[in-house]
Amino acid sequence: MITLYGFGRIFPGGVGETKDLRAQWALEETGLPYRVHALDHTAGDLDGDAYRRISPFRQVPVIDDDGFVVAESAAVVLYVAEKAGKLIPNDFRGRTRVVQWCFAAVGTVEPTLTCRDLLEIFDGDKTAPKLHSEVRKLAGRWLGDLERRLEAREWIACSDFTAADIMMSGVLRSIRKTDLMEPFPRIRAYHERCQARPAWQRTLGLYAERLGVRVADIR
Ligand SMILES: N[C@@H](CCC(=O)N[C@@H](CS)C(=O)NCC(=O)O)C(=O)O
Repeated sequence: MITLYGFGRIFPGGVGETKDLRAQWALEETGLPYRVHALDHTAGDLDGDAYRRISPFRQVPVIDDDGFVVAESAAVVLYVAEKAGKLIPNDFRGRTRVVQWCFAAVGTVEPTLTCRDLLEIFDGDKTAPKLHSEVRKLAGRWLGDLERRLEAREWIACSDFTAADIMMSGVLRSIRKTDLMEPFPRIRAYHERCQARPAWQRTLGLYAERLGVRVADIR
């Protein structure tokens, strides 16, 4: 059985924003049996010897499938998809397309959005205005290209919902409360389509229960 290492407790600003959501969403989509090992970040659970052995960067998420350990949210989501034979096409080219868009999510879009988050947190009073505007411009570039990709498409990689949609909408989640998506109606509709999935709704509910918060507070 798969064990998902996710958060049970984390500093308040992080609640609802963590990447174990992506892993649990994939598990909920596929219906594979799993259990959650809840870690207390505030108590230093991620820095203990046991967790160091399974998580290369002492981060969440990690899964342990009967001794086979996978870290990195994109790799976890792809592993779950491959294991279940769901969320990914059977053919080699279709699978490569899904991998391509998982990489696009974590390798192209996410670094810029993370940079934006860091600037908001650590330079809220904009002592580096040029950096803020360049990062915003770059985010707008990736989002503009995603908007183009979503022209006449329901899902990002294939005609069906795949692992790549979990990753892309997981990455877009970090800007859901900002104005960055505003100029992009297809991205907004896409993100809403992803979030309307029953498996995502279950994931949010389970996560909220685990962290002792209301779903309404982490939507
Ligand atoms: N590239 C990793 C990043 C994972 C990550 O950023 N995890 C955060 C939670 S969202 C974490 O564990 N933070 C705790 C820490 O770094 O101490 C992935 O996609 O899985």
